[in-house]
Amino acid sequence: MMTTVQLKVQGMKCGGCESNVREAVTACPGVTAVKASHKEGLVDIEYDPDTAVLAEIRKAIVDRGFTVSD
Ligand SMILES: [Cu+2]
Repeated sequence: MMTTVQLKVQGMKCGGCESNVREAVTACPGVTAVKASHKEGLVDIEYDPDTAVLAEIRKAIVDRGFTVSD
């Protein structure tokens, strides 16, 4: 069963940033879908909670230079 989470991500300014975030999150094990909006500053993630670790997903975004506020 999949879980969804919505993260507030600061620092995305264009479609390139969205792609950057999408790429980082998609590379995390257990992630099945990612939607990023730089206009809203939101990233919607669908993942398998048995496989994915939310802290690692957040870290993947931060490692690309963005700020995850929640
Ligand atoms: Cu950008």
